[in-house]
Amino acid sequence: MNKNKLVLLTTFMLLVSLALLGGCSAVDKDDKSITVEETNSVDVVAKEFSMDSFVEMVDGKPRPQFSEKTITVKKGDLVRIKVNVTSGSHNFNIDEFDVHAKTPTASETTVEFVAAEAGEFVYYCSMPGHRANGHWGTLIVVE
Ligand SMILES: [Cu+2]
Repeated sequence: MNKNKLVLLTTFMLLVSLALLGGCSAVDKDDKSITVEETNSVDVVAKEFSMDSFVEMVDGKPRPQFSEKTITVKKGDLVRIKVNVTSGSHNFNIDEFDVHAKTPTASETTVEFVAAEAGEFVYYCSMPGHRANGHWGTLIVVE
């Protein structure tokens, strides 16, 4: 009786080990496809905007500005702004979201952040005199 039990137990253990070994390699393969699926599902869709950053002569004075004066998003949105500098030397800042980007002339710079707080915020260029002369806009984050 005892011997039979031992044989059964040994056989059982062997089968379990084989199943585990077989299972492990199958799990490994599955892991790869699961990772890909997770990457896809985690891909948050960003709210995307694009604007020009430039200098325009108004009444004989240079007026630096952004082509978009207002951007509205929802709280929690991943926001992506493409800033295309077509003339002058500028940068792009939103202090509250710790956005401080260099935006080289004649190129497009992509800025990304999560609008974690609701409210009205200013995006602006910090080059001397630019913000005071109009190089800013309003980011509205609604609840
Ligand atoms: Cu500027």
